[in-house]
Amino acid sequence: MKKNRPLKIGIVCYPTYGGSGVVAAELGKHLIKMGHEIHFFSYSLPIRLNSYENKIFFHEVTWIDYPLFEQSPYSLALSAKLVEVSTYYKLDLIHVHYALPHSISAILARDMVKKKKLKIVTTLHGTDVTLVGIDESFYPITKYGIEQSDAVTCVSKFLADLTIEKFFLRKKPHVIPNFVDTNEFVPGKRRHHCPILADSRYNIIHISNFRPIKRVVDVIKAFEIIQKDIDACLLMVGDGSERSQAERYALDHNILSKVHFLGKQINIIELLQSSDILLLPSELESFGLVALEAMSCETPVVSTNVGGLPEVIVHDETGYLTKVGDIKNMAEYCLKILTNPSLKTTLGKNARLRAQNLFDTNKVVPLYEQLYKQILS
Ligand code: GMT
Repeated sequence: MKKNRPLKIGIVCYPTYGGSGVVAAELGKHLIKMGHEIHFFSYSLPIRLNSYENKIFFHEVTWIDYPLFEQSPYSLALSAKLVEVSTYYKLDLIHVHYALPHSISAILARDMVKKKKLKIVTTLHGTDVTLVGIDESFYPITKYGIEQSDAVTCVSKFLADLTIEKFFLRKKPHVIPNFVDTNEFVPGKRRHHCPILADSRYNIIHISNFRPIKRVVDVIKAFEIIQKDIDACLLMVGDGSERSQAERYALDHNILSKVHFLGKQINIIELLQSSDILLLPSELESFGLVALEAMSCETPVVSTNVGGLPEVIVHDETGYLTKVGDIKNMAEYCLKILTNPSLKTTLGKNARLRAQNLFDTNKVVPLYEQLYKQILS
């Protein structure tokens, strides 16, 4: 392979509101700036792939609707689409985000094109190992997907270590952390999106997909304590199964007027810039991409001391980490930040510096490029 020839890369991801889809889209957008050609595959347009860019192609995975297919044959349709596109466009490699079912579909496609040259990179993001992948129903197929990929990457050291342990791997996955465009996620002026922001002195924000693992009710409970001491409002950004329960809690505890459920939002930069703290009380995060995005905007993060979060947030330097479920401690740290402007500034500046030094797009994406070249050579 010529050393610096542009590569034709297929990227498979979930298009929905979630970190792995964001990482995949941002990766593709940056790789075209580096001269490569990118083909995205999913069942709908991935989040953050919201404008036309030269050399980015999107291939929607669809399949014939047939009464026998009571369960979606998405994995097979994806394989078929990968075969078709990799043949027509002569793809060099397929980079799948989230093992299930993507790596299996890609392996099947590689076998079908009978071109061992088509390489597969699998990036493990989190629950594809910690929850879904280790469940008996998916364990063998996840292990197979990991072992048969030409390269496997994990978004944190925590996830890499856990993957080795759970799947008894002989080959160590590469650790390539998530990244943020620190020229895009910048500190900015507070903007008043909703009327309450104009009135309240401080804003706390939570952004997630509101799944049980995010512990969204903990956010409301911590806020309940905070707002007793200071004039603050809470922005709840995202949607998911736990939203109703969180709204119910806020209603029952007479704080719903100060808690704003904004639903899913595409542009979170202004919201982060308008917030004093990001509160992320997750049960587990393999990385916590939104924490990094907040840090890049100089917004300190109060989160939990689990999974890959301590690799992103440094306790007492860029934010604070508490035990899972320790609502009182979370509220105390938030109050400590909000009542001490110079502390808030220091944490915010440290946070941005950490994002710039370790997790900037320009530093991390070349690591993927290097890996692609390594497996293709
Ligand atoms: O694993 C998931 O729950 C899905 C995934 C996603 O698509 O949002 O989230 C994971 O990947 C993100 C991007 O790498 C990480 O920032 C999240 O921490 C991780 N979620 C969990 O580990 C729960």
